[in-house]
Amino acid sequence: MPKFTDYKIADLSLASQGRGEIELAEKEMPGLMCLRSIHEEKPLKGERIVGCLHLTTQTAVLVETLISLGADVRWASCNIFSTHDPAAAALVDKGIPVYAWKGESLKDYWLNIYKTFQFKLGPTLIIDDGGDATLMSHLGLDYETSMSESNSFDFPNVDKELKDLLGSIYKDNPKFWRGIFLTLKGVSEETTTGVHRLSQMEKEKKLMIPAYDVNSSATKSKFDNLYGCRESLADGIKRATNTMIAGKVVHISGYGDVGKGCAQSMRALGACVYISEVDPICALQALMEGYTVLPIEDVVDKADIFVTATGCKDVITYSHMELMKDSAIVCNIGHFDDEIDMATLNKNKVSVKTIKPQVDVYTIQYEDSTHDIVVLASGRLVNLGCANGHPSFVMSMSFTNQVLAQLELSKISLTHRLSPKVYKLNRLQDEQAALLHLKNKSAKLTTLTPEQADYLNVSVSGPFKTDFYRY
Ligand code: NAD
Ligand code: RBV
Repeated sequence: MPKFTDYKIADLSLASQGRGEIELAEKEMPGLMCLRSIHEEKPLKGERIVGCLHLTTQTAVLVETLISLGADVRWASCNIFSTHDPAAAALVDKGIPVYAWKGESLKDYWLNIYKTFQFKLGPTLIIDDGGDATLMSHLGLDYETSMSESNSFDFPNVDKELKDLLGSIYKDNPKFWRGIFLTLKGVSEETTTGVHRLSQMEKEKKLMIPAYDVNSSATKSKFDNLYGCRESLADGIKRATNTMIAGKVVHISGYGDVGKGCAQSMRALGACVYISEVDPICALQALMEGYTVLPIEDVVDKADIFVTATGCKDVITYSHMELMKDSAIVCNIGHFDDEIDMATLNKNKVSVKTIKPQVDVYTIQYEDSTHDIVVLASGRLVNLGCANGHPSFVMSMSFTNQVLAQLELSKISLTHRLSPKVYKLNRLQDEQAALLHLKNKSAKLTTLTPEQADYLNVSVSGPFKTDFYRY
């Protein structure tokens, strides 16, 4: 047999550690393990899946679940710092094509995503987190079309590394992306920011394939975004700085699902928590929980730790950093790194010292004196950059929804088309994902009597809520 060379990772010798960690994670991922056992008929046979989602131990369990359901997969990470190198090695050791390592350059980041599209027969499905694989394929197609018609292309605001790569792919094969869209049937998207991007594409009539919004399942966003961040934010800050949270003033921008989890976690550890919000409903929710709601400007000189959790941009500006206390810790847990103005910080700094990977101390000047700002993971998701992301159990809930979405998309064929819109899983699927995670827990459901079900106008076996219920 020829030697397996279809991969690029940090260190294959980490495979046995990675395998051990995957085996531990499997015990905490009942949803995924159950899907493996109930689908012995290989419903994903024939599917060729492009994966662009943090290559962590939990994702490795997802990858092996997709394979056990019959799919072929190729995988890259959706962030330059989030790969867990032992998990990547364990997958490669099993002959799975993985292109990901912790600390990739942006050039390699885009090249790795491109590699995942390279199935001999073309990909059929994408699993995306944040929308970069979707962006690359759609932009690639636009680029090819425009270049072939007018030999010019007006790029939107994207990384220079992506622009350069699309240029060189076009030189090698001017029909590469057209070929991809001949076989591509759909995408399922993991996170809030990725779903925003898909909805925007749908609105502008630029979406070429049907897309499943996995984030909207209650068993995803009401658990992963909330309880996942409740555990992994503190993990990231502590592994990076070992700082004591108790007694600190923590400012959190954004009180959506992620912000709520972050705030609970910081308060539980003894911090005094301030929240900023633009949405009056979320601001009122924060107030009802006893947090102080103020714009960042009002507390910028008081907080010890700043966390952005908005999915918005320019939330912490350089002018904010100028007014911060000496050695304030600044980090982001939202999907992209544009919540903190790293570009101006890098331009205006007096100096920067890297304490260890993903922990940088910037010295900046304000008026006549200098002070330090401790920046974690270069402004990228702190829980995945400075720690290993969410725990397995909550990722099992998210990834159960991913598998359910892939199973829906795999039903698409010439006879069963879906228009290129954003779809959601239904309430019953959501409740089933929850059920799989209640097994072996100290919980026993109450069963409605037929009369009670009739009275509530629901079925005894669910769904118990309408699609509009908010949880
Ligand atoms: P959300 O929409 O529920 O919450 C975001 C909140 O931020 C909203 O309430 C919004 O009103 C508020 N906001 C927007 N701009 C603001 C600003 N300039 N100042 C103050 N508040 C502002 O979204 P979410 O599900 O909480 O996700 C937030 C981000 O975190 C997204 O980028 C998402 O993709 C990402 N995410 C990360 C992880 C992780 O593991 N790191 C997990 C889940 C989601
Ligand atoms: N996330 N993945 C992990 N351990 O694999 N942790 C967090 C993990 C995902 C989470 O689902 C969120 O929506 C996304 O990362 C943001 O990029």
